[in-house]
Parts: sequence; structure tokens; C-alpha cells
Amino acid sequence: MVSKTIQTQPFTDQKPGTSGLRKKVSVFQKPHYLENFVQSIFDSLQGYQGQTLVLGGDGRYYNRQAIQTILKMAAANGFGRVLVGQGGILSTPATSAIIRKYGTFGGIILSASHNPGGPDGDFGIKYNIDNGGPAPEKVTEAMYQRSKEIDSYKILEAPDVNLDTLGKFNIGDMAVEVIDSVADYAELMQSLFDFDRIRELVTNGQFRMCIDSLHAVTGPYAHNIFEERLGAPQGTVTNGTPLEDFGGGHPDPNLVYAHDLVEILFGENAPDFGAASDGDGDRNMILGRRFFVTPSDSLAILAANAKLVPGYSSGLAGIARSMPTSQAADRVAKHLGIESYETPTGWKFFGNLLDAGRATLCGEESFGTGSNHIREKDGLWAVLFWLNILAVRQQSVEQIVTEHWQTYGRNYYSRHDYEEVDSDRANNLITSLRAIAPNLKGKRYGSYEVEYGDDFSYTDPIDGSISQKQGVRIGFTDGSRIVFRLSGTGTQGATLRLYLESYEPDPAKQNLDPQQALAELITIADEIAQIRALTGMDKPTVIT
Ligand code: G16
Repeated sequence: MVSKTIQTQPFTDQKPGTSGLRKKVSVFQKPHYLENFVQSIFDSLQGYQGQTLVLGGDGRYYNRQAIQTILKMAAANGFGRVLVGQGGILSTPATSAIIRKYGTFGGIILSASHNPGGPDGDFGIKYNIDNGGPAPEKVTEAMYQRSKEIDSYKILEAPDVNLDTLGKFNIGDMAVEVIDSVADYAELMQSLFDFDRIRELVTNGQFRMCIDSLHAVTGPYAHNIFEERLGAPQGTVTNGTPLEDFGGGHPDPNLVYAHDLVEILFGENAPDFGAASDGDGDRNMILGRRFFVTPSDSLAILAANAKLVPGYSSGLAGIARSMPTSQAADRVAKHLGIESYETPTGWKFFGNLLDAGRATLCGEESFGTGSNHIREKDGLWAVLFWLNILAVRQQSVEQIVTEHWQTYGRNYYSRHDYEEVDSDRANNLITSLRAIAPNLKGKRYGSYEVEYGDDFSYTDPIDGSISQKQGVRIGFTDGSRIVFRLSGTGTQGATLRLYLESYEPDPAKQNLDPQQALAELITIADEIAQIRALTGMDKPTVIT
């Protein structure tokens, strides 16, 4: 087999966003596009000769082709071994778990997460480092810089390999192992949670649940864990076969895109528990019977109940949340007497805190929750955590959440997304907010008074790195907040995200619809940012 060096031209748009490089499939299919970026990844790394790489993806369209290309490039670039998921399938959390378990050099995950798939959908590629977590900003920045000057890449001339059968073989001098996509991950879950107790709950004939994999990567994991290992009835997992186009759906577990599940949980004779996960398995949505748990509340509730779960029974070191996530978890941290951390959006910012043992649980409003067991957020882990709590407390989801509010107060929370906004308009809006925000202190809007306005900047407490311009925050004297930022994961125009939060300590006022509770703040946000005028849109496209 011959290693070839192929001449190429740089592309100017290979800047990784919040989580890797995401583009339309048609962009990745351009000659040399994928290869350039993969070579830029390799060129930004040091010391990988002879080392092991983990490789897999969420099964979306172009996954298999990309894996064949990356295997041949890894061989030509001198990797010693690649562990690749059977059928090219590895969820993001499973990849993180495998990197850590086998101490590999790093891993490549092919996914555009919750973005739609198929030939007209999105594709993506992200690199994870040896702690199992997303490459930090300095590494992704080096990849981007390299991508702007790259003039050649290396690839082995070799036939495609069989990804569907477990086994070991060689491509050139490089070993390839096709591994079981599920086993290592499922064993890790079994080591953290009380499977016996959960089994009792899900097989008692009373408790009913529905796990929707949205035809994305978690199907095989969910069948194995919930139906095989925990004995839940067959059919508990729905849409459990990963499809290249996710069955035409949008694999994003929220109230809008996981609508089939929402209809079941809010319908007649609804089950007790429902959950969905996203394209690559790192996000989760938790539902009770006619009850939605916001991701921000979910983080706070997992933290408050962590003692009930074997893997966390010795206590938490700290809790970290992304800045736009509600402050509900901070209240639990305070109560527990542990540190809470506020980081920019992006799971990569939790990595240092987890590695240093400063945080045990982390969470984001964008349906992401996780812990120090790996270095990614973890959808099925969150589902198991909830089931473990339900099994011990023998209460409904709604009872657990409302009792939590009674103890800690309720942080009403909502996110309004304005998708596919013209990029220039969206940038103008944020630029003018950056200018306005610092001057708002003391200003009154209806019943609210501004306490501070700023553009969030984060100094990593471990390595001192500084990340600026992470979102415009406007905080009010009663603890309410409005946050504005542009998404770093979209592929079409810009997505403006407006995050709204208010705090209600009085149990008698905790059962409002969040849109109603936040109505005044929603109006104030538009008054300050001129959203309707500047985006040209009169309402958000998605409300969660
Ligand atoms: C990614 C990141 C998350 C982030 C989310 C939304 O999630 O890993 O940390 O919260 O995007 O980011 P944005 O608001 O910039 O679109 P995923 O599940 O897409 O990998």
C-alpha cells in the first residue's frame, strides 16, 4: 500500500465553532474539504506517531465515507492503531469513555450533533484530546490556523475496510480494531448507577417509560441498557435504529423537535417518564407525566439528589454551569457548601475544572448534563441518573421538581431562538448591545432595575486562559437576567439566542407558565435589543 501526498488549496472557512467544524454535507463533499481539515487536525497535534486514535460517529449521512478516508489518512500520518466503532457508530459520550478507558491519544467524532442529517443536512467533525474531552480553544484555533495555509495532505492508497464485523486487521502499518460500540459505555453506566434498584422500578408493572432515540446514535445504547440490562419491556425504546437522515427528523431533544414523545407524555394515559437524546447522544430531555423538566432545573435536581446515587454518594466537589444556564444549580451548591462555576457556552470549558477535581457535575441549558465520569455531556447518563432518583424516592418527576422549588425557589427560565437571521443583522444587534450594556446600570424598566450589563468574559481558574465576548448579560437587582448571544453551532445564517430567567421564592407563585412568568422580561429584552426591528422577525422560531 502506497502513502501518497496530495497537493491541495486551503479553504478559508474551516474555523471550528462551539463544538467542532459543522457544515452542510455538500460542503464536506467538495474535493479535499474533509481531507484538508483532518490533516489540519493532525498537523496541530504533537507526538501521535505510533499512538492510538478512537474513531466513530453518529451514523449520519457521509459518516461511513468519512471514516474510510480518515482511516487511510491516519495510517499515512503514522498513527499506530485506530479503535473504530462497529458500523462506524460511536456516540459522543461513548467515544469519551473509550478514550479514557484505554488511555488513547485522542479521538475523532463525526457528528453535527442535533443538526438534521441526510444528503441535504449537516455533517461535522470534532477532535477530542486524551482526557476524553473536546479540544480546548487553543487547539481548535491551531487547527484553524493550519487549515488556512495547508498545501498538501497524506493518505494511504488502500481498499475500503469492513466496518461491520468486529475484529482486528491492518491498513499499511497501522492496526485497526472494529470494536463493540456499546459495551464499554454500558459497563461504565452500570458502575455508576444502582441497576438493581432501577430494574425493580422499570419491571414492577406499574411504572411506564418511553425513551425516544429519534433514529439517532443512542438507539443501540438504549436498547442494550434499558431493555436488555435493566429488563424494561421491549418497545420502551422507540426510533431506536440509527438512520442516515434520522428518519427525516431533527434529532434535537426539546419540546419542539421531539414532538412525538411530547405528545405521548402529555396525552391520555401518559407514561410516568419520558426521555429523548440527540444526534450524537450527548443531549437529553427529561419529561414526567404531563411535565417538562428544564435542563437548568435538571442539573440542580441531580446535584441536590446526588447522594442517592452510588457513583456520587460520597458528595460533589463542585457544580459548573454555562453562563446562560439558570442559576438554580448555584443555589444547590450554596446549600451543599460547595463551589459553583460559571463558564462560557461549550462543554470544552468544563474540561479543566473536571480534570482538576474542582467540579463533579456540569450542565448547560442546551439540554446537556454530565459529570466527571467522562469529559462530554451525556444524554443516557442523565436519564439513568433520573431513574435512579425516581427508584429511590418513589415519587413522580413532578413531585420531585415541585418539592425542589419549594426548598430552593424556582428559577423560571426560557430560551427564545431566532434562527436563520441574516448574519450582518445579527452581528449588528450584538455589536450595539455590547455598546449599550455597560451603560444600563441603575436604569429602570417596569418593575425591574438593572444591576449590571456586560459582555461575559471568562478566565479559566486552572490555566488562566481568557475567553472574551461570550454573551451580553443584563442582570437585574432581584437576580433576574437576560442574556443574548449568537449560536456557534448553526450552519445557515446566524441564530440569535435570548435567554430569560427570573427567580420566585414563594411556593404559591411557582406554578405559572414560564412564558407568562417571564412576559415582562421578554418585553424588556425587545426594548433593549430591538430584536424585532433588527432581525426583521416578529417572533422566535423556537421557544424552549
Ligand atoms: C454544543 C456544545 C454545547 C453548547 C451547544 C449550543 O452542543 O457542546 O456546549 O451548549 O452546542 O451551542 P450554541 O448555543 O453555540 O449553538 P452540541 O450538542 O451541539 O454538541
